[in-house]
Amino acid sequence: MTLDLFAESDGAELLAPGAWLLRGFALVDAPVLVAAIESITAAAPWRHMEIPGGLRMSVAMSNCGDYGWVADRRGYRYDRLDPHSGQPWPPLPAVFDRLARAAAVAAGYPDFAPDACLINCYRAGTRLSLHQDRDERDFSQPIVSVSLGLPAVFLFGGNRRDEQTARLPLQHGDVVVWGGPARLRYHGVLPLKPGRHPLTGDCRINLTFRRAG
Ligand code: MD3
Ligand code: FE
Repeated sequence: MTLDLFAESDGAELLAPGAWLLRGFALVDAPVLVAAIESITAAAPWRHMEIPGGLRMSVAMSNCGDYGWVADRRGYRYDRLDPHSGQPWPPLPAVFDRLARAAAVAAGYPDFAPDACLINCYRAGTRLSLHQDRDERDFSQPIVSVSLGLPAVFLFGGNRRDEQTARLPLQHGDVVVWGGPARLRYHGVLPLKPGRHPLTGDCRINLTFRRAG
């Protein structure tokens, strides 16, 4: 099943109450975003985090901003320091902050103030299993996600794991804002298909902007 888009305003498509799809919203900024991601990951390299239970995630991750999302055998949390280097995460580039706030405004969340950006890298076969994002303090703040590079199919579920999921294809430059009643919905990403993109090569990069602290 593909998501039925049931409302539209100003180029924003309402996916579900609280969740807005802004097709191509990041297209113009994409080259600058990808260049910034290269310098962030030079300082805070991509890593496959270990999760409780001992498995390693197939998504490679890094972070920028005041807080970064980290996983290890003990659990999941936001931390001001990169556990690899013991140093603070690279700062949120101004272009990231501007884009995230503008997308939140366009989706009706004018007070969004991101302090964390999780950077995910998918290669052929990489997937993200169904989960909720609930390590943040304040669920009244939305999450803004930016898709770059290879396309992916996003899974959008309900407020319980066993509810049916819809499939949403996401392309380079697409931005989705998840807030209000959509904030705690289950979601995931299907295994990435192999391909090449002029800006990102053989990968898909996803930025998720959050208010963590
Ligand atoms: C729906 N990332 O990093 S972004 C994640 O494409 C994550 O890398 C996916 O899920 C990715 O946690 C999906 C879209 C997203 C992010 C947060 C959400 C969808 C969401 C929070 C609530 C509901
Ligand atoms: Fe998530």
